Amino acid sequence: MLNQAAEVSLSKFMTKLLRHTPEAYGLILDPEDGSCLLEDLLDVIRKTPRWSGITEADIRQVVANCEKQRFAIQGERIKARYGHSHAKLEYEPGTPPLVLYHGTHQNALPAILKEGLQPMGRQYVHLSEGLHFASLAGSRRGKLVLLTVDTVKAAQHGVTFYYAGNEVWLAEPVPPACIARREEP
Ligand code: HQG
Repeated sequence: MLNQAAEVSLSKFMTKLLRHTPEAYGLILDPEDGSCLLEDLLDVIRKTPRWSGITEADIRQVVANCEKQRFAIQGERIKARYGHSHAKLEYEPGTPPLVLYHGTHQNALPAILKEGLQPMGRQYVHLSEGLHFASLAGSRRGKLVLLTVDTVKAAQHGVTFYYAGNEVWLAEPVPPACIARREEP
């Protein structure tokens, strides 16, 4: 059983492998859903001295304990559900709730209101049905600002939305006309 610090550290390594630079570690992900065999991930992780003693149970612990449900295990395969930078995965387009949230920080606000939400270093803009996920995302870089996205208006502007599960929606760039600062209740 991993302690909490080791769990966080392994989770970061897993996100690197499953979202960002799999090829740097010789890991090949399915081009459609970004998944790989749990066994292959384990082999790659075990090649690093720090994690040579890692077990499948440790990986399952990281997956199960992640508040944001970053990873999904389906049968023998594992994938990161969202957050990819390395390849544009195919998600099923869907119709989201009328309003979705995006958490950002004060410094990014002027640019977002001017040019809209951009995926920046990732393949998609990340939005959520609830405020919790958006708050966690936005508070990583400074003073939290919560934005609302009018998804009907966005669809009219040609934005496609994709459901990544667990309240997370991915989108193509969202124009400023569909974005508002969330008024405090
Ligand atoms: C901002 C993490 C300037 C955007 C998080 C964000 C999330 C702009 C930053 C998930 C902009 C990109 C995704 C524009 C957007 N000008 N800044 N036009 N458009 N931005 O990390 O959405 O812990 O790539 O607001 O918690 O913050 O890794 O995206 O501040 O759930 O599982 O540019 O990743 O989850 O930052 O985060 P990111 P994000 P994990």
